[in-house]
Order: sequence, then C-alpha cells, then structure tokens
Amino acid sequence: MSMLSFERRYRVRGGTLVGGDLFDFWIGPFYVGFFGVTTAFCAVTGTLLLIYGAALGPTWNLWQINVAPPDLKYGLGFAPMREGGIWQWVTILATGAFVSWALREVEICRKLGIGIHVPVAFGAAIVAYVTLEVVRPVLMGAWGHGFPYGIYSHLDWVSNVGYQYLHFHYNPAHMIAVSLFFTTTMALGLHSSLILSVSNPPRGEPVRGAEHENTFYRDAVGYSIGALGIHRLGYLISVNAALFSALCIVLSGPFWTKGWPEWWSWWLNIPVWK
Ligand code: 07D
Repeated sequence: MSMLSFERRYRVRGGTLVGGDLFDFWIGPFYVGFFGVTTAFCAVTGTLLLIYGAALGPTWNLWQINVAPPDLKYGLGFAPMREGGIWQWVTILATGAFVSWALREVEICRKLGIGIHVPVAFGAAIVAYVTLEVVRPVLMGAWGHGFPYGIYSHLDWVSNVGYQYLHFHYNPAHMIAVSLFFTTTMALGLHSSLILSVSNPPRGEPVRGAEHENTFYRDAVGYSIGALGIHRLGYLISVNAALFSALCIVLSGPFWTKGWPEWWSWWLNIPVWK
C-alpha cells in the first residue's frame, strides 16, 4: 500500500494514553498500540468463547446458534459457564474490545493532531450496547435481562421485550431514536448523492466544487447547509440516534413498567380536551 508523505512524518512515537513506548509501532498499515493489543486479546478470547458456547450445542446452524444470559435466579452473581457464564465472560470481553478500540482511535487522533470526533461517535454505540447488557440488567437486578448472543435469538428478545411493554412504538424515546435513524439515512443519501454528482463528471468535464453543491440545494429548497454544516448535522443526528436508543431501553423496566401506550394518557387527560 502506498504511503502519503505526511503519513511517514506522523508515524512517530508519542501521543499514547498509557504504556509510553510499549506497543507504540505499526504492523503494515495498522497502528498497534497498547489498546490494539487489548482489543485483539478481548476480541479473540470472546470469539473463541462464543465458538465454545456454540459447540455445547444443540446446533451449528448459524441462524440458530444461541449463547444465552444466565437464568434470572442467578441475579447479579456469576453463573456456571454452561448456564450463562459464557454469556457473562463474552459480555465483559466484548465491552473490553469495544472500549479498547475506541481508545486506540483516540491515540491515533492524538498522533495526527485531529479531534476525537470518531471515537466519541463510536462511544455512542458503545453506550447503547453497555446500556442493553450491563446498565439495564443491573438496574433490574439480574443479568438474565440482557439480550442473548445469536441471530434469531436476539431478534426474539427484541420482539418479546417489545411486547412486554404492549406496543414499543409508543415509547417516546424509541420514537425519537427511530426518527433520528431514518433522518440520518436521508441526510447521508442527500449528501452522498450530491458529492457524487459534483465529483464524478462525464469524461473531459471539470470536477465541480462547493459552489455547485450549495447552488443545487439553494435552487432546489432555498437553503444549503454547507460543506461543514452537513457533517455537523450528520454527527448530531447519528450520535443522538444511538443515545436515544439507549434511553428508550433503559426507561423500559427500570423506570416504566406498564404498557407504553398508557404513558400517553397524560396527553389524553389534558383538561383542554374535556
Ligand atoms: C446497540 C450497536 C452497538 C455496536 C457496537 C459495536 C461488533 C464487531 C465485527 C463484523 C444502537 C458492535 C461491533 C459486534 C463486529 C465484525 C468484524 C447500536 C447498538 C458497540 N424498532 N426496539 C431499537 C426500530 C420495534 C425494541 C433500536 C424500528 C417494535 C426493543 C432502534 C422499528 C418492537 C429495542 C430501533 C422498530 C421494538 C429496540 C436499535 C420499526 C418489537 C431495543 C438500534 C420500523 C415488537 C433497541 C439500545 C440501536 C434499543 C431497539 C428501531 C420496531 C422493540 C431505535 C426502525 C415495535 C426491545 N429499535 N422495536 O440501539 O433501543 O442502535 O437498543 O418498526 O433494545 Mg425497536
């Protein structure tokens, strides 16, 4: 892989968060770092544990493999490996891998002298995962409230938990999260198509720039948010999609135990309707 001249210059030691020069080197194009090593350790060990869990049976059908959390009777204690202990260790190792990956990104940002926007955004996804697997189970008093590791099984979990609250679409934070996810895809579609339209001209035509981009949206809708603005907007809506997801699930159980449609009775009870 070719290397840009500035890449050579930035590939110097320093900027690490812990460990000083330890692991402060590259393997091919990949920065290693202390957190690269912890990511690899957690990811490999967790994956091997998942394979062990699958090997315990009853199926090798990829869709049906399921590594489930412990029974509710184990509360917040450690369970035997075959009765949810694997799930507990995989959760610890997955969290370790995700957090390590984010910190490795921070070290790369520090070396480059750029902002830490990427690891912060990834942090929102980590918050959603940790809310599902750690925060909510702890607030509800049992690891058994976490979602299982399996393709069909985690979908069943989402469906079951959704119907425990009668109709999850009525969860106001879920409404906001869903709207933000949809808006994120719309914004990315609008932005990516615009960039392709100016940077992929027919053969022989010049590549266009920001003026053409802005003019298109001014002509189409009367306003252009601008080159920096669209990325700020994208960041805001995508990060908030993950954060409102975390909110919607941590509310369900620890803070609201009835059906979500019932939550809206405050709206129906506004005196003005009477
Ligand atoms: C959690 C992912 C974090 C990822 C990390 C990194 C690896 C590495 C490596 C491949 C947050 C992972 C990296 C593993 C892999 C290699 C090499 C991101 C996370 C850290 N819902 N619902 C959501 C919709 C209904 C219900 C969220 C839509 C029903 C429950 C989102 C609809 C009922 C829960 C969402 C719909 C119901 C959710 C998920 C439509 C069921 C949750 C996104 C159109 C009857 C979950 C925090 C997310 C949640 C959640 C969307 C319908 C129930 C907003 C569009 C009505 C119980 N739903 N839902 O969380 O909030 O992203 O989780 O009908 O728990 Mg819902």
